[in-house]
Amino acid sequence: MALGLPRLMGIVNVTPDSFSDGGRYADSAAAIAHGLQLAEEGAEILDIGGESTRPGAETVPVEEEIARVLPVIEGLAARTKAEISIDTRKPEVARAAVGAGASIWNDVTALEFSPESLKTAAALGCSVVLMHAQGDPKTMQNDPYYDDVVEEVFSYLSARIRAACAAGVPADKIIVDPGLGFGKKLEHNLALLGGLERFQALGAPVLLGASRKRFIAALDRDGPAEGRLGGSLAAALEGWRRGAAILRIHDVAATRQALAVAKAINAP
Ligand code: HH2
Repeated sequence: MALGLPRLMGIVNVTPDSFSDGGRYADSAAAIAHGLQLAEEGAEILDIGGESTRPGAETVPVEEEIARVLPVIEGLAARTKAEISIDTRKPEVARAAVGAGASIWNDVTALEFSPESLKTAAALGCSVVLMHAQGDPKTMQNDPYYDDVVEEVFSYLSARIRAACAAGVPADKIIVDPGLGFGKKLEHNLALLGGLERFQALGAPVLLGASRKRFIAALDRDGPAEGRLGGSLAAALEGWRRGAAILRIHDVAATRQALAVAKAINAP
């Protein structure tokens, strides 16, 4: 089977350490520099996030989230050809981001967070990532349960595609994501990764976000997220072999190299 290489989506988190103007500028400048570096390494998409969705994370007010991401989007849009994606649940943030140059709304709530989300996505005319999550970030890892995780996530994404299309989002602007780590135990993450081919039947490109996630540490020695490169590369390659069209990753250069080698070995 000849597989094309997936598009690489590099993760740019806007550090929320300082709320002072000086700190804000330093955070933005560092995030822009990081995004440019990832684009140089081969990221065709840069995913900008101003609110952590890690298990247990607190929510960030709209104004604060916009203030974090906007200077970074403006700075990157002016300096790189990479597509810009905004990782947010909030329609107000998505609107501001698209106004500043983003062309993809990456929503971990599949346009369910606000009653305004569906119509905002349709009005913006951008691409949208519809991701599956069980529960919200504060509580999602408490005790997630599924009878058949692949089929339940499949049905959910199928229903969200229908809802988005009914609201006026063009079908060819929709990307789907099974949402590894969002209300999933180890066994659920592995079933979704191993069964990723199933999602091809949704008729939309599949995005996979496995990079540095906790399930990697659960399969090997525990340790900080930065020490999960090996597992992230293994998951990226397995995801690619099962049809992932976009990989959301922290380590762009290493992933690009791993894919180049795997592709060469698999070439007919
Ligand atoms: N994972 C995170 C955030 N956004 N978006 C999509 N579409 N798919 C994902 O798997 C996904 C996502 C995880 O967020 P967080 O834990 O805050 O860390 P990081 O952004 O560094 O991955």
